[in-house]
Amino acid sequence: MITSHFKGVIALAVAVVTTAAPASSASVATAGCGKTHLFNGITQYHSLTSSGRTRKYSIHLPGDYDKTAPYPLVLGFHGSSSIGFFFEVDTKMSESRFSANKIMVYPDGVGGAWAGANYSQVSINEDLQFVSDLLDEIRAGYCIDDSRIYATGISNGGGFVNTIACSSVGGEFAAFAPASGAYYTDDDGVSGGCAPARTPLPVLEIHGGSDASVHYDGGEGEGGTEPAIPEWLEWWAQRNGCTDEEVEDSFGGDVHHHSWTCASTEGVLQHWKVDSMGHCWASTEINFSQIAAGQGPTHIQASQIIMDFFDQFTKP
Ligand SMILES: *[C@@H]1O[C@H](CO)[C@@H](O)[C@H](O)[C@H]1NC(C)=O
Ligand SMILES: CC(=O)N[C@H]1CO[C@H](CO)[C@@H](O)[C@@H]1O
Repeated sequence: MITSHFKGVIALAVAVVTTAAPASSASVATAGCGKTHLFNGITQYHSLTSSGRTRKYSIHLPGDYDKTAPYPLVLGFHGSSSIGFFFEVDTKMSESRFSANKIMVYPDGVGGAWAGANYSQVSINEDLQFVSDLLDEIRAGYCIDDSRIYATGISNGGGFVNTIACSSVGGEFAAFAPASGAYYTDDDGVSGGCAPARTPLPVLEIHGGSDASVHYDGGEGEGGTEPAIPEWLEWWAQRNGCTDEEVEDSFGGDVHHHSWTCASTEGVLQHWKVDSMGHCWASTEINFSQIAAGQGPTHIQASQIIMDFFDQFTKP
């Protein structure tokens, strides 16, 4: 039963890959190309000064990092009361099975949080400026393909990924993938809290139907009012000029994959809903966020789905 549903998901994933725009256009190398780094494959901790504040982040280069090859860059934003280290461990995204050909960066929020929630310690402008300063530092220090910069995150961090997508800084990115996101800054209609730098802007969201922290149907959350996920997706469909939505159910009807065709490209907007899943990082392996949400592994592997999604999109 599960096997046949699983095959359906694989077939769908292959279909999406072959019909979406290929990410094969020429890469855009940054100034950091040619600089040597030690301890590749081991996460390293750094800080920079942004808006007069010391901000921390970690970076993970592929074990076989080639200083002359421009790499895609993925920023990963942790949830509230957390730090980048826990997001890295929970998602396992630094493991080569997920990010063999990518540079991973995990920034830390101020006071364990990102801007946008009513408990955040810094303004939205300050955190957006930090993202911009962080990108400048990474481009200058490492060999990045400037047309392939991506952002993912969970919960408060997923909400901040959407805040980036809705701002001018979002124009620096090729695609966004928030998970279990608390979209406090985007709960007021198509243009109420969101002004994307360009359209279409590729977005993939993953959310548990049984999320007890950031409810699928929206409402009052821990840090403010949250939109219902279907409503928020509809706003993105309109922003992205999407014309067609396809839904594929799998795993006995527990998993629902929505994929929209936007500006003639399939899969520009995507959504995975897992009915039985709570507030955690979707993974077929047990992990901390699942234990915290009082559940075990689920049917889908968010880290793989997100990397496959990123691989389809290049910044025009
Ligand atoms: C934050 O917003 C939530 C939801 O509206 C509310 O229950 C809570 O009291 C607010 N907290 C603060 C510190 O304003
Ligand atoms: C609680 C738990 O099972 N955590 C696991 C999360 O994933 C890492 C990496 O695979 C494991 O080392 C942890 O044991």
